Amino acid sequence: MKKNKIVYLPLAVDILHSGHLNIIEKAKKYGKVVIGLLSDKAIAEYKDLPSLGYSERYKIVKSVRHVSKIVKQDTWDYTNAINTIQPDFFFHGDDWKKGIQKKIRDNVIKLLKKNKGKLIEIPYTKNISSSSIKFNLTKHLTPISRIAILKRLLDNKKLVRVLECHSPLSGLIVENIEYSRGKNIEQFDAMWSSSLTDSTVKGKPDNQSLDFSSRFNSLGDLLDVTTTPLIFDADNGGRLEHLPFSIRTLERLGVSAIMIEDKIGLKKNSLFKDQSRSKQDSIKGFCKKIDLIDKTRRSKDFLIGARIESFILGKGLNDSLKRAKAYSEAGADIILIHSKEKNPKEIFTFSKIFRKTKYYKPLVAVPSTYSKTTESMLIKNGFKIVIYANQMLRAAYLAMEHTAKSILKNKRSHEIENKISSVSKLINLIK
Ligand code: SPV
Ligand code: MG
Repeated sequence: MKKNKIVYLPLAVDILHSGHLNIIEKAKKYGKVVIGLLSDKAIAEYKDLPSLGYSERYKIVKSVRHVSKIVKQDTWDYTNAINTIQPDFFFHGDDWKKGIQKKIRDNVIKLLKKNKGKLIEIPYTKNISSSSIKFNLTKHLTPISRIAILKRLLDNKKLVRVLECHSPLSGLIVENIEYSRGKNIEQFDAMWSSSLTDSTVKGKPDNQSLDFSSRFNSLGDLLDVTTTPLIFDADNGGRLEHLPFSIRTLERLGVSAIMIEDKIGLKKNSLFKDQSRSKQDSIKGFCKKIDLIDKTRRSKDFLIGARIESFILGKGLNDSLKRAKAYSEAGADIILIHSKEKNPKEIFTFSKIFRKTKYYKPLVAVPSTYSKTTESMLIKNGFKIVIYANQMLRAAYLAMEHTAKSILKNKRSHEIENKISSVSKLINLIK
C-alpha cells in the first residue's frame, strides 16, 4: 500500500462476491481504500433494488479487510465525492465507456484532472455478478421476504410501477418483461390482483360474486411461479368479522399490500357510469376496518391501502381530503385516490393539498380513464404508485376474440399464425 494515497472505489455490493474482493485487493495496492457505497435510492434508479438494504451492506463492506472507510454515494454523480475526498486514484469497471454512464465518466476524468487524480479502469468480469447470484437466490424467496419488497421499493423509487395480473401466465409476463432505454432497463415493480379482471376471467360480474376463497386459490397459483410483490384489490374488505382471516391468508401467501375501498352494500365496479346505487362507507366505519387490519397484521411490512371513492361518487374534493386525513390517522400506509375522469385534474388538485399536510401518505393513481397521463406527470404531481389495473386482460381478450373469429372465417388457423405466439415460445416459458 502506498502511504497517504487515497483510492476511491464506488460499489453497490448487492451481494458480496469474490469479484468485489479482487477489486478491493487491487485498489489497496494504490493506497487507502475508500468505498463509495451506493445508496438504495441510487441503485434503484438504474437497476432492481438491492437484496440487502444500505445499512446491512454497510456492515458487510466495513468488515472487509482492506476497506479503510465507507462514504455514502447517494447519486451516480461523483462530483461531490471527488471534490471532498480528492482521491489520488478513482477505480471503476471499464463497462462505462459507452451508454448513459459515458457522461458520468467524462465528468470524473475532468474532475480528476483538476485534482491531479488518476482513473484506473478494471476489466469487467463477466462470469460473476451480483445479478446472476441474485437470480438464483430469488428462486428461493420466502413469503416473508417477498412482502417487504414493496415497502422498500416505495422508500427508494420515484414511482412504483404496478401492472394487473389475472393468471400465473400473465404474472410471468409482468415479471419478465423488460424495456431497454439506454443503459436503463425498465421493468414492472409489482403486480395488481384486480377484482375486475379476476371476476372477468371467471365470467362473473365484479360485484363480489367471486368470493375471497376462490380469489385466494388463484392467487396462490400466481404467487407460486412469480417473485414480484403483489397488491391485492380486496373490494371493501368484506365483513369486519371475516377480515382478520383474510389478512392472515394474504400475509401467509406473501402478498405485500391489501387495498380496500370505502364503499358499502352491493358493490359495483367504480368505472361504471351509473353509481346511483353505490353507497360510501362512513368515515368511522371505514376507519374501523383499517384499524382492525393494523391490529391483525403480523408485520408492518404488509401495507394497508385505503382507497377513496369520493370522486367516483360525485362527492368532491373536500370529502376526499377529509377522508384521506382520517384514513391516514387510522393507520393506512398508502392512499389510492380514485377517479373516472378523462383527465387527472381532480386527483392532482387533491394531491397538491394533501401532500402538504402532516397526514400525507404515499399516493396511488389508477390511470384507466385518464390513460394519456404519463408516469413523469404522476411523479411531478406527487404520486408514488401507478397501477395499470386491467390492461393485461383487455389485451388477452381482444387477441383471443380476433383469433377465434379468424379461424371461423378462414376455416383454418394459418391466417392467424404470425399474429399469435409460437408453441415453442410457450413451451420455453414453462420448461
Ligand atoms: C379493479 O381493478 O378491480 C379495480 C380498479 O378495483 S377499478 O376497476 O378502476 O375500479
Ligand atoms: Mg376492484
